[in-house]
Amino acid sequence: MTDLQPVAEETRLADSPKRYRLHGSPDSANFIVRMVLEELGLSYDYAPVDRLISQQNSEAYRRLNPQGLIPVLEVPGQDAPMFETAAIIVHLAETHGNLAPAPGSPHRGRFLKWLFFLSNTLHSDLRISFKPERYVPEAQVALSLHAGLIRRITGSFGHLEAELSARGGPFLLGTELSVLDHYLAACARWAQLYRNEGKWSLEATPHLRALLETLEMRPAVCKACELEGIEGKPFTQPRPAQLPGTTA
Ligand SMILES: N[C@@H](CCC(=O)N[C@@H](CS)C(=O)NCC(=O)O)C(=O)O
Repeated sequence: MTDLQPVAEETRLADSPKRYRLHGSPDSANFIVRMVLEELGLSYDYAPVDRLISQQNSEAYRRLNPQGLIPVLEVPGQDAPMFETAAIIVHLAETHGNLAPAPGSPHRGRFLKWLFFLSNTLHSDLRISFKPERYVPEAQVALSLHAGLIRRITGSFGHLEAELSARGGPFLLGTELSVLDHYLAACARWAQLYRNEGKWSLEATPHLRALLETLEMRPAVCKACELEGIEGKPFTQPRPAQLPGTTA
C-alpha cells in the first residue's frame, strides 16, 4: 500500500468519540460552544485545559489543535476533532437543524456574513487587543496597536448595532435566535472585561444591550454560565469567572 491510497472510512472513524467532548478553560471561547450545546439540549463531556500551566501547548493538546488554541470539540462521526469556534457552532447548528438558517433560506447569506465578521474581525481584533505585546514586543508600539484595535472594535460594535436596529431585534437575524447571538454576546462580555480600560461601553449600543439582556435570561445561557463559573449578569454587568484557572 502506498501513502497515496485513501484511508478506509472505518479506520478514519475508529477514533471518533461516542459523545461530544468539549475542551476548554473557564470563560474562554469554549463558553460560546457551551452555550450552543446547552441551547441545543445536547449531552457532552467536558475536558478542562489548564491555561495556568499552558496545557493548551502540550503535545497531547496540539494533536487536537496544532495552534494550541481553545476550544476543541470532538464530534461523533467526524474523522477529526474540530477547532475554530465559528466552524464548531455552525456545524452543531446544521447537524441539529436549529440556531442557523438552512442553506437556501433567504437569511442564509446574512447569517454567513455576520458569522465570518464575528470570527475573523471582531473576535480576532479582541484577541489581539488582550495581549498586543505578543504581536509586537516594543511596549509603546503595543500600546498604540491596542488603541487602534479598540477603535476598530468600537466600530465593529457600531456595525452590529446598526444591523440590530435595522432588523428590529431582538436578535441579530431579527426574530430568529441563532448562534450569531451567542457569539456576539460572548465578544461583548470580553470586550467590557479585558484590557478595555473603559474605552468601549454598552451605552452607545442600546439595541445590543437589549439583545444581551434577552440572552442572559435564557435558561441555556444561565446553565452554561454556571458551568463556566460566571456569576451575575454575564453580558450587561460582566465580572470575571469564579473558577480556578480563569485567565484574562
Ligand atoms: N480563532 C480561534 C481563537 C481561539 C482563541 O483565541 N482561544 C484562546 C482562548 S479564548 C486561547 O486558546 N488562548 C490561549 C493562548 O493563546 O495560548 C477560535 O475562534 O476558536
